[in-house]
Amino acid sequence: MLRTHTCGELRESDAGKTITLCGWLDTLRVAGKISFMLLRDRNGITQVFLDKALTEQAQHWKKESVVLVEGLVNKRPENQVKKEMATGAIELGATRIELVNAAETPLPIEVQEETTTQIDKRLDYRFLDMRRDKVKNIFKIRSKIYSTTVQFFDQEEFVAIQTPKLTASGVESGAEEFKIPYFGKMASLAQSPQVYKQMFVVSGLEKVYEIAPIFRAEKSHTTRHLTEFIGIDFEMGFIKDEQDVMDLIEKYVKFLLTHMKESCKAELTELGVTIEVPKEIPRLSLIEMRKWLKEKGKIIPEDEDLDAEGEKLIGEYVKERYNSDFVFMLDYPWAKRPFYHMRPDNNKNITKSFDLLYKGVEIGTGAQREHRLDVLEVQCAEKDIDFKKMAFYRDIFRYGCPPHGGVGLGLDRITQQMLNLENVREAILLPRDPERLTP
Ligand code: AMO
Repeated sequence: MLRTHTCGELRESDAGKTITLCGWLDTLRVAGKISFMLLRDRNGITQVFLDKALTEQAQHWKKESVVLVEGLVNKRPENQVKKEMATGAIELGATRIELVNAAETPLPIEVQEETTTQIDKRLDYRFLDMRRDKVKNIFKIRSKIYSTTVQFFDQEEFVAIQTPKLTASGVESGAEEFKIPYFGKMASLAQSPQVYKQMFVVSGLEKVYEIAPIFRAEKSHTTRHLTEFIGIDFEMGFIKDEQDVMDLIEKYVKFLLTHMKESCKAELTELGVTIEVPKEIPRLSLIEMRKWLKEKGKIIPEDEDLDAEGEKLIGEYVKERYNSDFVFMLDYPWAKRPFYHMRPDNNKNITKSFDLLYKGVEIGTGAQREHRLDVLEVQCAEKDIDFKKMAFYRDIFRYGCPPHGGVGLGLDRITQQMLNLENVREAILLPRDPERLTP
C-alpha cells in the first residue's frame, strides 16, 4: 500500500513513529516561511507541519490534489489541540512530500462541509460532493442499513434470491413500466419482484427476500420518488394472515434500528441524528384514521389512498399519541390496491394490506396475497386484467400454493427518513428521475 496509516486512526500513542500518509489536500495554510497542511482521507483529517523547504515545494499545490507525506508523528501542544479538535491530538512533522496526482482548478463544486452549491450541481459531481463528511456519512450509514438487513434475513432463515429485471410485463397497478426493445419484441424493466417472490415461496423455499433495483416510469417530481430505486422485498409462506407479515417487519425494524444506533454512533452524531427504537408499532385502520383526518379538515375519500399530506398528519398523530416514529396503516381500499391483494371475507371494498409509514412517509407496502386461483381470477376480472396473458404467474397458483404474504420496502426512503433528509436524492448515490440519466 502507498500508506502505512490512515489519518483518522492516528493516536497520541503513535507519537515518535515514522509513518506515511496519503490522501487529499484539504487545506494549505502558509504562515510566513512554514506551513500547515490538512490532509484528508476516508477516516479523517491530520495536520501536517511543513518546514521552509517543504513549504516551498508545496505552496502551489492545488486543493483536492492527492498528496503523499512521510514524517514523524508528534504530540500537539495542549493549547492547539483545544483550538482545532477536528485534526486530533497529534500532527505529522513532514520529512518528505510528493504530489501524487494534481487536481485541476477551479473545482466545479465547493468541497467543504458547509456548501452553497445546489443539489443538482452536487449530483453532477457526486464523487467530489462525497469528499464532504456530511455526504460520506450518509452512505456509510446506508451501507450499514444494507448489511444489517442482510444479517436479519439470514438470521431469520430467509433465502436471498435474485430475480430478472428484464421482464415481459409487470403486475403493479398504477406503476408505470419502462418499455425497451428486446430482439424484435418489447420488454419491461422490472417494476417489482412481486411475481417472482411469490413464485419462490411456492417453490418450497417458503421464505425469500431480495434487495435489488426497481424501475418505475413515474413522471413524479417529488422529494420521495425516483425512477430507479432499491427495493427490500420479502415474502413468506404459511401465514395465518397479514398480521404475521407485520410482526416480522416490526421485528426487522427493531433489529435494524438497534444495530444502527450501536454500529453508526459516530456518523449519526456527526449528522445530528437520534434514532428511537419503537417499543411497539401501532396498527391503525385507515377507515378510522380517515375520520380523524376529516376532523383536522383533511378529506380522504373512501376509495382513495392517503396522499403525502395525509401521511404527514398521521405521522404527527402517532408521534404524539404513541410516541412512535412508525405506524402500520391497514385496510387500504380495493380500488387502489393491485389485484393480487387478498380481501377480507366480510368486506370486499378493502384489502388485507398495509402501508408502513416512517416519520410520516410511506416506506413500505405489504399484504396477504390472494392464493386461491378461483378468487384471483374473479379479482382479475374486476380489475379488467386478462389473467390468461400472465400464464406463468397464473401457474404458481395451480399446483399447491400456501397462504402467503410479504412486503416491499424502499432502501432509499428508509435512509432518507432515518437521517431526516429533505430529499430522497440525498440518500442515493446517483439518482435517476425524469430529468437525470447521468452521471
Ligand atoms: P409499492 O409500489 O408500494 O409496492 O412499493 C414498495 C415501496 O417501494 C418504495 N417506492 C419508491 N421509492 C422511491 N421512488 C419510487 N418511485 C418508489 N416507489 C415505491 C416505497 C414503497 O413503499 N409489490 C409491492 C410490494 C409488496 O406488496 O410486497 C410494491 O411494489 O418505499
